[in-house]
Amino acid sequence: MPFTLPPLPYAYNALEAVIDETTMHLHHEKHHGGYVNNLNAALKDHADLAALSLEDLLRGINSKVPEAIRTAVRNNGGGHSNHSMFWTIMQPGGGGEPTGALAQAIQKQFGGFEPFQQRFQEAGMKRFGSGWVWLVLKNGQLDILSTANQDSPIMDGLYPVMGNDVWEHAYYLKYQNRRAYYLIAWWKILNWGEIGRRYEAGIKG
Ligand code: MN3
Repeated sequence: MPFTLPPLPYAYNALEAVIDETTMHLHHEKHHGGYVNNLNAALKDHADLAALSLEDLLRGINSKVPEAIRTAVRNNGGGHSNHSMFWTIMQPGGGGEPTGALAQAIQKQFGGFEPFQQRFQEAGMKRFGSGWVWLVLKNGQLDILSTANQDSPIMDGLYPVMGNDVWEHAYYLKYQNRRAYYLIAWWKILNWGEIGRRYEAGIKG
């Protein structure tokens, strides 16, 4: 099996103040685990594609992946990539604000951390149904956007610096219909060290 479920980098109850332990178990083991299993199943008879990195597979979603398995790879490959990023950009005792090059880029592009947070929050609220809200690099500049379902910015040639999962499975047990409360609380567990590292890796290309 070419793709595997990465272990959580902290305990299932480590983010309890913002994301409850039951949600973390279901989200990581069942949802993310399901995407990995379904991706491997879709690639079962496609050794050439299974040998690609996940990023190359997503970049080539329209050019390399045959139509018969394109939807399965799009949904499950996107889901695997998005969640693999998601777990690493959170940490217990996180929060605060970015520093260094990322902080400077946010200042330049959005006029400060608070206006950036507001725009990210709005984009997360406006995503109708299931999807993700993203901070991406587009031609070397920061931008905020959202995607439907499990679509990844990588499919459009963009680099995901950070993203939040706005599927109901990410928050419904604790927040029910109140997506805004989840989006606000989420800032308290962000791992700005890792997000800053991703930004610098993305800028280098
Ligand atoms: Mn999810």
